[in-house]
Amino acid sequence: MRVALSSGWDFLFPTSVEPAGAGRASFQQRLRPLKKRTRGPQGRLIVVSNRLPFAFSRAPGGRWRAEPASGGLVTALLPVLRNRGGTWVGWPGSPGTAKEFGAALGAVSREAGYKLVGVPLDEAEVRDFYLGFSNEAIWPLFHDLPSLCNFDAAYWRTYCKVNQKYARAVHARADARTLVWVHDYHLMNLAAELRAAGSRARLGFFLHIPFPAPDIFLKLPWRKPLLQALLRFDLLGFQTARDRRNFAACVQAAGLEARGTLVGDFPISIDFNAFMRRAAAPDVAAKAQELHRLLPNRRLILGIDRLDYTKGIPLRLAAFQHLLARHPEMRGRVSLMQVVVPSREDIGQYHRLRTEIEQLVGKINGAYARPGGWVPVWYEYRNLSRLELLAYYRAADIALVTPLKDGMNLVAKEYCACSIEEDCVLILSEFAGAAAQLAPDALLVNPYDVEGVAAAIREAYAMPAAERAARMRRIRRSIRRQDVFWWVDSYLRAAITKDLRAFPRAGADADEMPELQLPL
Ligand code: GDG
Repeated sequence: MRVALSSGWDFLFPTSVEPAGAGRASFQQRLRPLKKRTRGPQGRLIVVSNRLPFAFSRAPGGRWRAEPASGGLVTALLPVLRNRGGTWVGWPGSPGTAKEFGAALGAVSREAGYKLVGVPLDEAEVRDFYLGFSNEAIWPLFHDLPSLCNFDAAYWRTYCKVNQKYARAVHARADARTLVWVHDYHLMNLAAELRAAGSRARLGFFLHIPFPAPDIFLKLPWRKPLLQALLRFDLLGFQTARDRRNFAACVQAAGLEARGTLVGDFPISIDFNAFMRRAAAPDVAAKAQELHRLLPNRRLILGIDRLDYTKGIPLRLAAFQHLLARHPEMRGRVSLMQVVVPSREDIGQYHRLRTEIEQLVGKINGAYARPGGWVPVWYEYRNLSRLELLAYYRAADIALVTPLKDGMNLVAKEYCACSIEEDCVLILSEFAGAAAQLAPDALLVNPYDVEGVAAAIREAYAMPAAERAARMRRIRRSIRRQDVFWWVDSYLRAAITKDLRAFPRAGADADEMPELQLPL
């Protein structure tokens, strides 16, 4: 177990942390490995997210069924939650009352080794808070797509009300020694609500999606109360330095003062070793070989995305079409395996996007497929099982990860972790958070540049084996070093430490006190 909150900290701490609203040059601090172990308070940890890490639904006969969420975040937080007698607060995933969920939550908590607390939401709240404000206003705005935003005032009112509801559930369980770690854009008002209720807990927030530049953010009708609410957290974590700087610029542009809030960038990652191990298993290898048998004598290019307009799927298809049209010699030599995972189907834009994607796939296949022969796009609209997902990663010679904007993009990291032969190429959008880390060795593209993406596919196709191996080896080393356990360690250390020596200046000795007094 790599997370040892109760015994102090001795892991790398390489993010940068600075007071919110600070000028970049004056406050930027690269954090170095700690030489001394610093002791954190022995308080409890409460994790809060929109959903609990189990989805509850009614089984036939009326009993509750709980599906555990898989994923690196849950895996990495588990040891910490179990060590600390921790609690996870969130929506159980189905409409229902607290009383209805009570027994099911208790049973799952005993099994999980930490406490699950449900925040029940009724159908109108799910509609206006989750589908409405979170996913029709904040999601497009924060991904630089303001024209897709629906700034309905009723949505905002419900967002405030529901954040208050989460705050009540947290406040009842948090004392001054508790660290409350809030996740994502659904709960940006939580610290303000907790402080209004008199909470003295330590409050941290991590934003999984990008934070936009002022030109975009200031379009939000509720920009000021939202920033003010964010500034009530003790620590604000972003995926990249760009997001952190955008936030600081918005605070300044809104004429607000940031007192007492630290901001830092903490690039999220994956459980690298688990992916690598699992990808090497015989059942995954067999499934990957089966894909090559079904699509023989060609290089496989993979796109896997949730159905979302931020993922850039239509432009990716346009780039593939351009490649086939302009470079006839590529026909028959490559196939694009495009998997689209169903998501947010209740929102009209997502519905229309699916139709657009399927029309484009039909157009490309209609133009180039031949009976009994090569099909350019192998398209699937479904959820892959874990085994299938790993097999697709392993089978693909090239990954095409081209979001228009993405907080991080874990698919890119998972693909590289599964490339155990180290002979694959990652083509990555420069607008994915992952680009900041993987830039030198992934082929970076502008997803709006259709010809540029087509050229990158040709470059990946023609790349000599030695270069492919050297690039992939470096990418994998970097992801292995900064995995999801490193991410949890980094964030929690920043949230907990009271010791200014934990924040040395760039180039300074780790024991030296920094020049600036951070408002801890
Ligand atoms: C948000 C931010 C940020 C995908 N298809 C299947 C499947 N997946 C899993 C992948 C991966 C996850 O879903 C997708 O993660 P991403 O990071 O790519 O994207 P978002 O869901 O948009 O996540 C993002 C992330 O939060 C973390 O901070 O990186 O920027 O938008 O783990 O493996 N899993 C299975 N079947 C599939 O078909 N089982």
